[in-house]
Amino acid sequence: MKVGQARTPKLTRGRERVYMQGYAENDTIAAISTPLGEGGIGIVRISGPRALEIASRLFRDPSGKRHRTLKPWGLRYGIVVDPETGEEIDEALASAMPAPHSFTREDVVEFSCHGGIGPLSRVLDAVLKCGARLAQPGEFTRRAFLSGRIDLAQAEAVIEIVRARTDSARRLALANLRGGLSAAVVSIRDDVVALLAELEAAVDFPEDDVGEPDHAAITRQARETASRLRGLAARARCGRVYRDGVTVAIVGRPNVGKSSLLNALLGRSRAIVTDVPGTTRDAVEDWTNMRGVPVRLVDTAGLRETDDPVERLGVERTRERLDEADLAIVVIDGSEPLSDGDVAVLRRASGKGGAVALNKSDLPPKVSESDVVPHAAGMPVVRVSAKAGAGIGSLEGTIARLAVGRVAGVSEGMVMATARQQEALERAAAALDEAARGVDGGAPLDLAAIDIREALFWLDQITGRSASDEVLDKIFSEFCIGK
Ligand SMILES: Nc1nc2c(ncn2[C@@H]2O[C@H](COP(=O)(O)OP(=O)(O)OP(=O)(O)O)[C@@H](O)[C@H]2O)c(=O)[nH]1
Ligand SMILES: [Mg+2]
Repeated sequence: MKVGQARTPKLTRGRERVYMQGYAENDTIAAISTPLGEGGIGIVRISGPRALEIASRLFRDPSGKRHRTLKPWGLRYGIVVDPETGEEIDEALASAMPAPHSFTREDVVEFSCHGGIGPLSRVLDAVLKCGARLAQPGEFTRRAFLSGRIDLAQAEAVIEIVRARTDSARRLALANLRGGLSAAVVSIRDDVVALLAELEAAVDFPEDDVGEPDHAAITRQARETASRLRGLAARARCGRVYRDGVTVAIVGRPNVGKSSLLNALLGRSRAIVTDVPGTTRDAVEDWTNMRGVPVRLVDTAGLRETDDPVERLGVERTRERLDEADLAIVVIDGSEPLSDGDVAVLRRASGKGGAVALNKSDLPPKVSESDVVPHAAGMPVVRVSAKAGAGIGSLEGTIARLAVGRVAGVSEGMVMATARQQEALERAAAALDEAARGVDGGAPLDLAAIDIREALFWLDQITGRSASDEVLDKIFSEFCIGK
């Protein structure tokens, strides 16, 4: 390939933008794209019109003597040298992806070196010495967005995939990277555009022989579209549980087996367990995966009236952690008769919702489900033995179901949305409702058109057509450097 023949597309999308305050869009950028630590391989990525030229200057054949040409869409093995001293830095595989068939749609070269901060930082230095600039966080993905290769929802999906805590979260994020959320939004947007066209025709050509605008039909269409949007928002709320997870506080009287249950749910010995009541003083927490839902479990100090000042602080903290949690697991020792203390805990947790774990089922039972149900405010009761591991799977299933069901009544056709996307969906639906209300109430059609344009604006925030530079800055600043 001839060097310096980059066909770099203009980095604008929809309308003219400032690229990034203080940076030029035609800079060639570079960064270490793999985590900074020891690994088998580490990658230095270069993107921009000078990527191929810069890479060629640094890359020698395995003997270290001759310049090595890069092979488009292929790998070349060679050695990276310091451009000023000729010193050999590391052996590497170089891959060249000429524009526009690359992630950024620019010329891209990646050096796969040995994965350590030593070789990687020297290779990056060499690239910078040749005229590349250090990439800002998320700048490669930002270029992929600005060149039109992906839209904003897809760009956000990139970070969601990186951060996915469970396999379900990964699957939902991948669906968005493949355009899932964008396609749903674009299909609704088409209807909104059609509605706007109809309204504008009626406003602009009132005497036309198209006849009187059908107010009832316009109202109906606006309501139908708003309702489709709300359906999408509900499915997205559901998907958010898989992304953000839920916090579940494990509460109960001392010694009922809360820490044992935490350990059983985590599958490892995380918290101290003894037969002394009041063992746990400070909250102990950790993440686990319950049927694909990321769950942060918080083991707490046993709830009881006490004179011990240290334990009292622990109890105080338990109350705070219960208030902050999304759900509770109330643990009851089923081998002892139900006590006032148990009832007090059930009452405290009833506003929160969750499940009751009737623990120590390996011992002769002194409490039945029917003893608990009148105090449980609708919380399901699951018999478990934290010690023997019985009923743990069933408790996990119950918590996962509650976590997903709590936020939305649907689980079919889930999509994942960030808080920003969720808000945009809801605002678009509200604007359409407002338009419907206006037309229905006999308000002038041009007022309804303003509401419908607002709905369009919010939909375009999701795909990025109308996202401001500030919004882009905020989104991409959450990425790491090199992504
Ligand atoms: N037989 C039986 N014993 C259990 C079970 N779960 C816990 N225990 C025992 O109950 C005692 C208390 O267990 P913990 O897990 O420390 O109880 P806790 O609720 O965390 O206690 P505090 O931290 O003091 O509030 C220990 O001796 C455990 O071995 C169970 O399912 N069966
Ligand atoms: Mg404990």
